[in-house]
Amino acid sequence: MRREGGELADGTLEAVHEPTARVIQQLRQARVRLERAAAPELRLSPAIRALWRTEMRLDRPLRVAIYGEMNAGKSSLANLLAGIESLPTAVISNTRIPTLLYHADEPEIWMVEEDGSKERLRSDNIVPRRSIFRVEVGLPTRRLRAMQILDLPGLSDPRIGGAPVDLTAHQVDAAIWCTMSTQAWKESERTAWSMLSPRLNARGVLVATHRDLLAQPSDPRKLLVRLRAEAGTSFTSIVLLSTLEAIAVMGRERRGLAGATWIASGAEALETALGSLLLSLREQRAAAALRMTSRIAQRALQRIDNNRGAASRAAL
Ligand SMILES: Nc1nc2c(ncn2[C@@H]2O[C@H](COP(=O)(O)OP(=O)(O)OP(=O)(O)O)[C@@H](O)[C@H]2O)c(=O)[nH]1
Ligand SMILES: [Mg+2]
Repeated sequence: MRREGGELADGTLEAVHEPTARVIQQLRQARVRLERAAAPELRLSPAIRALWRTEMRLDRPLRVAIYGEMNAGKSSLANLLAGIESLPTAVISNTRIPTLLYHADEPEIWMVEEDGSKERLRSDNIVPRRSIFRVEVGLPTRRLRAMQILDLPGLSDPRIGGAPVDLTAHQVDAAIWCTMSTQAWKESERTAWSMLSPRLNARGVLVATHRDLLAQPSDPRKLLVRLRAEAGTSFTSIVLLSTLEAIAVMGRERRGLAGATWIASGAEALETALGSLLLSLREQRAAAALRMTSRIAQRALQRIDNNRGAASRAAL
């Protein structure tokens, strides 16, 4: 079945996470009740704001960064995950600026500067020459509602001086490291991955792209065995992928030849691996929101109790 934006409908990547939706609903109800009930003397607005912030954090799509060395196939993978054949902008070929793909009702492009200011880019605009922190591309693609994709410049790209991008500044929840199947998981990549934040090290998928360029039929298996031995403990999953083969059948029904190509390309395995990582992140996030909510509620109740105590002392 073809859906909006051309991507296929099933799969956990775009499914609504019901427990998260329930927690958001409960938070919203609690916040609205507090807002209605809060007399100014109770000074509950910090609790209301904290509930609202927790709600917002929970409602935000997860953000997956795609990282790796130059030409490893990062932008092609970003397109595959977003369910688009190619981006409506040339900014993307030879990525020089981190590019965030997110959901928008109409296609739009924004330039975000280092100071956080944003400027909408229209077809008659010239790309500004100031230092740009990020390009943000909004697309009406259903899948991007649940997952945003950050396509990064290639590491050790001489044009950016090889300086690694600060992923913390981009508020990334998970990362995919792209490595070329034909020369996979080099020493330089091991070093770069180990230097990422420890938090992301436990939230990463290793994707060996260009799988179709492996010469012998036995090569994919051998590569997978080697990668599991060398990188198995650094990633939650390892997948071999031919991105171009997957993109070629991306919008088609997963039956017959197209279905077989989808599976053989490694795209199905990638979606399963990424889907289960994102699911566990959503569960962690919902559990953290509940813990936070109970702390907020305790503080608010304490405040109400203190206020009652003060009021009854004043009445004596
Ligand atoms: N055969 C084959 N070619 C691929 C695959 N993935 C990407 N390519 C090609 O490899 C080249 C580089 O792909 P990109 O997706 O632009 O790579 P990138 O990592 O974003 O490159 P930079 O942004 O310059 O670092 C392009 O010509 C792609 O068409 C793949 O799985 N198989
Ligand atoms: Mg690129």
